[in-house]
Amino acid sequence: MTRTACLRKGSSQSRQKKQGLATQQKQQRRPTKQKNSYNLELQETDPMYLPYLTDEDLAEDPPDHKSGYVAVIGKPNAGKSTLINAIVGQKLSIVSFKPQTTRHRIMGIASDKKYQMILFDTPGIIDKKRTKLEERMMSAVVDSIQSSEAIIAVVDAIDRPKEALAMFQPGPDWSGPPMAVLLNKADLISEEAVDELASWYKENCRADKVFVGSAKMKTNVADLKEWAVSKLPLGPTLYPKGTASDQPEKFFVSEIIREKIFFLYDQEIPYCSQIHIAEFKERRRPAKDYIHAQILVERESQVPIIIGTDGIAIKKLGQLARKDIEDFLERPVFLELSVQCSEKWRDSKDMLRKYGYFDPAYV
Ligand SMILES: Nc1nc2c(ncn2[C@@H]2O[C@H](COP(=O)(O)OP(=O)(O)OP(=O)(O)O)[C@@H](O)[C@H]2O)c(=O)[nH]1
Ligand SMILES: [Mg+2]
Repeated sequence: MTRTACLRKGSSQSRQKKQGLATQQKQQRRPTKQKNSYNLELQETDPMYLPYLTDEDLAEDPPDHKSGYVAVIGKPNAGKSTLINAIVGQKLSIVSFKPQTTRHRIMGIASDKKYQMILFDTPGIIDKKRTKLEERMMSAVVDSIQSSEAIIAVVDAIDRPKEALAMFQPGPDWSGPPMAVLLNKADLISEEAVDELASWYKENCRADKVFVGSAKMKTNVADLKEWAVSKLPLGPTLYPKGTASDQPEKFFVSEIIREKIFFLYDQEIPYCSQIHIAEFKERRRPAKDYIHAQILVERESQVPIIIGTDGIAIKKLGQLARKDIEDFLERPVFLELSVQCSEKWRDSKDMLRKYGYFDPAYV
């Protein structure tokens, strides 16, 4: 069975049948702790995202089955999204070499017969919040920590350790979930420097465990995953086992376009841009699905930058994004991009609400 990030779709008849099953099954399996029940509501109200339930999903969990939530936190650019993608085994979170790529809490699900671990990728922790958007981003970090059974703090081996630690070191009276530190990007420094840093972290960090590795090269990711699974409490399967995330397809489509903006444009453009999927129409084959994505920027002067001379820049953006969207959706799409200016959207609560920053399904 191939794993897709979004729940697979069926015919409307089979959807209805499965909706009944899904609801029944979810009610039976609903955790006593009512964490993230919004995800369940999302599935029930939007038949587009109803799951196919496999025999494995319907099978009883073994008596020692574990399930729960793990937050992945750290400074911007530390490698959190790369780590989540490595643990889940699929690209869910966009990655870029620029800081503050992740803006929402993004859910990745790693399952086995004996466990289901729901990981939260979070925006990088910053100390000065300059916009309402950054305030929302930091609330996503706090919410994730509060609803988790364990925390993985990712630090960049290149960063000065004292500064990296200052961002997330819990106080002496910390009674939150157990925490492991991943000293990431160990591939970029010498073995001696890695050993020295690892000893420093072991001595100075109030974490249960310090792992040294590379999310990009997937070294030591298995050990870290094993640690996180060991911290999960006994609990039932919460999502169909083949599911890698519960966020709707249009969320991933907008993130793919945003990733290409990070890749193609310089300076403030990636930070001032927001994607709004104005239309997402599924069409019967052989017609392609139609997606209209609006790119929102903060100033009129940024509109021609996005478009580029003779429309070259936006054409390139459309080509790169469409290719990845088609790979992700596993079907052909017609992608239309348009650009609009919305002054100071990052400081407008209404605009942030419109773009999902207050939606519990995205956070
Ligand atoms: N060399 C090396 N690069 C890495 C490693 N892990 C991540 N990177 C790179 O570091 C950059 C940032 O990675 P992300 O996963 O986007 O980092 P993040 O912590 O999610 O960043 P924000 O979302 O901005 O907070 C990307 O260019 C990654 O390819 C690693 O283990 N080794
Ligand atoms: Mg990220």
